Amino acid sequence: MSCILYDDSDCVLDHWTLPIELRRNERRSFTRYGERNEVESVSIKAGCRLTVWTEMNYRGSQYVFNAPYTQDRHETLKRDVQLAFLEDNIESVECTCRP
Ligand SMILES: [Ca+2]
Ligand SMILES: [Ca+2]
Repeated sequence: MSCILYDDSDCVLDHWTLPIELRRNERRSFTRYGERNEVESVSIKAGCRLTVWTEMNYRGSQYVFNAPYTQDRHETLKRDVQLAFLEDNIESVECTCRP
């Protein structure tokens, strides 16, 4: 999988039984109550980009995570002052990767 979302810090799960996994060029707007506003950490494969929105249907505030070419990127949202507004606030996501 190219982008993986977790409902707790440090890329582990809290209530979810599985992380939300996106293939390259896959986008998803969360419709289920238990998916919306629950993401707390993310993993992005090397060379991929994860775009997140704070509202369903790719609306609201947007943030773009770029992983470098050479290594995967892991982020816990609350640990970065610039990302903290995203914690338990993401409702739609898109994963793209360089060819
Ligand atoms: Ca959560
Ligand atoms: Ca939200």
